[in-house]
This record gives sequence, C-alpha cells and structure tokens, in this order.
Amino acid sequence: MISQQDVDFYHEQGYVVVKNAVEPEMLSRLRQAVSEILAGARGLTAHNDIYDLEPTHQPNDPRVRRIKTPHIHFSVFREFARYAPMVEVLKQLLGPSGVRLHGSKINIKASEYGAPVEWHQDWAFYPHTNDDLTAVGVMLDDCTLENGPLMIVPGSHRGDTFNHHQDGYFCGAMDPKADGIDYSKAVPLVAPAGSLSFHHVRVVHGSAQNTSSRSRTLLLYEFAAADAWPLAGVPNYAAFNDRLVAGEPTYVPRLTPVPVRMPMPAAPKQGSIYENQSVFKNKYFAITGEAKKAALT
Ligand SMILES: O=C(O)CCC(=O)C(=O)O
Repeated sequence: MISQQDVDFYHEQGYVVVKNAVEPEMLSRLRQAVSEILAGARGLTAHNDIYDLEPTHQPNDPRVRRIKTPHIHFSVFREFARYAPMVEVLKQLLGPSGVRLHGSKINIKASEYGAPVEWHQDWAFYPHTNDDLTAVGVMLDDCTLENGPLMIVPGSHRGDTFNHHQDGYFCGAMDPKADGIDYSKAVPLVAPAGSLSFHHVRVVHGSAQNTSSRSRTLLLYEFAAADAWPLAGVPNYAAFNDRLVAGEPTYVPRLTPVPVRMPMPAAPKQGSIYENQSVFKNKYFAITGEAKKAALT
C-alpha cells in the first residue's frame, strides 16, 4: 500500500516511485532468471519471439536489449505479475473495477552501449476505452543518473496524445522539436534495485543510452483497469480474463473522453519499440562509442 499523498502525487505528476518494495529473495530469483535467459542468446543470428538484439550483437558475443513478453515464456515472471505488494498499489492507482495485465518486457541497458528509448507515450501503442493504465518498472539493478534511467515529463499525462507517426506510418517516437515539450524538466527515476516505479500510460517518457560501467535491467509490466478495453480489440476473451490480477471479468467497458490516435498504419519495422523507432529521423538521444560505430555502418 502507498499513502493517499502518493496516490495524489501519481495523479498529479503521472508517476510515483516506491523504494525497496521487492523482498530480497524474490529480487534475486528475478535477477537469476534474467541471467539464465541472457545466456540463451549465445549463437542467435536474428531477433526472435523472446530476444530483441542490439545492433552490435554477434552470435559469439551476445547483446540483448529486450526480453519480450517474459510472463508468457518464463514462470517466475508470470508469478511476479501477481506479486501482492505490487498489486495492492495497482488497485490504489487504477480504481475499483480491478486490474488486468496487458503485457510485459525486460529492457536491458548493458554497460557502455545499452540503447536509448526515444520520447513517447505508451498510450500511442495501445489506446483503450479509458486511460486508467499504468506501467510498472521493477528495478532489477540500481537505477542511477549514469546508467540510462527512465525519465518522465511530469504532468504530461494530462495533456494531448502526441503524434508518433513519421512519413505516414507509426514509428513509436515523438518528434522532440514538434510538441512544445520542455524535456529539460524530465525527472529521472533513480532508486535502488528492488524499487518499483509506476508511470501513467499517457505520460511522456524516454531514456538515454547507458554510458556507465553498470548495467540497467528494468522489468516492465503494463496493467489496465479491468474495465479498460483495448481499442484494437480482444481476440481471445478467456485469455483476456485470465490476465486479471484483481477484480472480476466485465463485458461492460468504461468509456471516457480520452484523446486517441491509432498506431496505424503499422510501423515499417516491427518486433519492439527499438525496431519501431529505428527509422525515426529526429532522434533526441545521442548514441556514442561502439554503438555509434555500429549505427553508422
Ligand atoms: O527501458 C526504458 O528506459 C524505457 C522503456 C519504455 O518506455 C518502453 O519500453 O516503452
């Protein structure tokens, strides 16, 4: 549970951080699972359903930037989606209808080269009938100023839904020169490993390349209020309800007047936000060092 003051802060600013919320034993199970999964990337020559690879990846020098939908592929991440201390906070933030898991991912920013994520709103990727959705960042490493922490533009979830298109196609990134947002006001979410961050689905956020000598592994879960229905549709109603972590199924979506742009036509590059954003021309975040050389070749 968090205080009413924290709940109010979340609604006002669009994020809240709960420090040291994960018990040490659970944290080490999650970290161990990530290490084992990363070992499985050796020998890969291309992205697949589980691994999204850095441009500098080599089969004999594996470099993974994302583990995709870990709750589908690995039991400990399925189990953690129901972790009671996290679910209690979600119930406070998302309202009385209940809480449904929408998706998950693990973004790995390895030391020195871990890739940036351009500014965006998660809402641009998966609009729903109402915007009571949040993403939880489970910090599996310490998040520091140097290792590419998540950065949030406070209060931006109360503004517009910004353009995430380029050349007529969705690209999953906001043009930093276009929307009048003062990115110098972005707040880095720095906290020790085992902390949880919650950011509103409409808040503008991004993160820089990791230029430090320490990795930044962030497990992310996306959660929706049980009565928020994806505008892209529900292909499997039973699976939709199986993902409830609190509350009861409902076939009565709650509709609120939210600004929406659909992520259509689909991004030319599919598979992950990194791939979607790879074609984006007006990048905000610098790529340096070895990663820059790979980007230029
Ligand atoms: O890993 C990060 O720093 C950013 C994550 C994010 O915003 C995303 O994957 O949608």
